[in-house]
Amino acid sequence: MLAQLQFSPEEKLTQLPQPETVEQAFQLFTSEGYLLFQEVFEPEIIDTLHQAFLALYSRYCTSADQADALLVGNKRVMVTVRLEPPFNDPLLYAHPLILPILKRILGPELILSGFGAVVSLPGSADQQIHRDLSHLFGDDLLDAILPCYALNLLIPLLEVNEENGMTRFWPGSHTVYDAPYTELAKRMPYVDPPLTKGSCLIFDYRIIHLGRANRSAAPRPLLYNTYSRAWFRDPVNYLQQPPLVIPAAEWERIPAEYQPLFMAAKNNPLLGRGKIPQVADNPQAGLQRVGGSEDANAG
Ligand SMILES: O=C(O)CCC(=O)C(=O)O
Repeated sequence: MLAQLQFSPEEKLTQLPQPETVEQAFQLFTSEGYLLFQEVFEPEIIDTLHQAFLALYSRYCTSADQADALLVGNKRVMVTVRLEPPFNDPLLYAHPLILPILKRILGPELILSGFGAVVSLPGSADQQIHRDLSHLFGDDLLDAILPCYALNLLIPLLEVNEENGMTRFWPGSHTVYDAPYTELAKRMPYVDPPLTKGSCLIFDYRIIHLGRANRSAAPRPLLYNTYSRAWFRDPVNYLQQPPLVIPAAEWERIPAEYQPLFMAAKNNPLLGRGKIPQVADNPQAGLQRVGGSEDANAG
């Protein structure tokens, strides 16, 4: 059974989740490590974003070989999406139905620490099993009881199905560290949640997962927002590109109430403007997210 939540008609009308819904979402997410939200965005909004993405990021939709994007598998890239129209929209980074749930999971001082897209190209293979980042302290017992420190919100820009490849998750694996990924994956059941246009999904940075092969003729872009506790900085996924790019003129479009979400980008002159140290200057450059050893920090 999928871990999923459907907001009530009243919640959708008021765009405000009831406290018990927030609590239910928190409990489900905490035990399963992922949670699907049905019918959050109007399909027309998703269509507009999809068209804009195909136009503005066309080169990433035709080749995965890009100097400024992270290769996260065969014919699959992770691209930073500039926070500018039509993507500079609070509905995308601070959705009123989702934000209270994110705050319950990550605390009220959470930040948006990354904003981008994962594109799987036609013909891409299954990704390697991986965690986006694993043990914070390298201690099985300690790490297994820690609460979520970062998560991704996936917003598919089209329906995601068997043909273009769902993301596969191993529920509960975010707190299990006693075996290599492939061994864990063999002994735990997995889910392949199909995503309708307008739905979205959150998953814990630590859950083991993989993006499945794209057997369709079209690229399959998923927008992703990374939310984290305010102190967290991702040491492995942004060696190639900055996690967030906010053009100078776009800051004032961010409503005052959401500015704290961007605190890390605002306070760090190297973030938010598309400048980060080159891979060779980065002390973490040896860590591999994809293609490293099975038990490396990330897959
Ligand atoms: O492409 C996908 O379905 C998911 C990609 C992903 O989760 C990742 O690269 O970490």
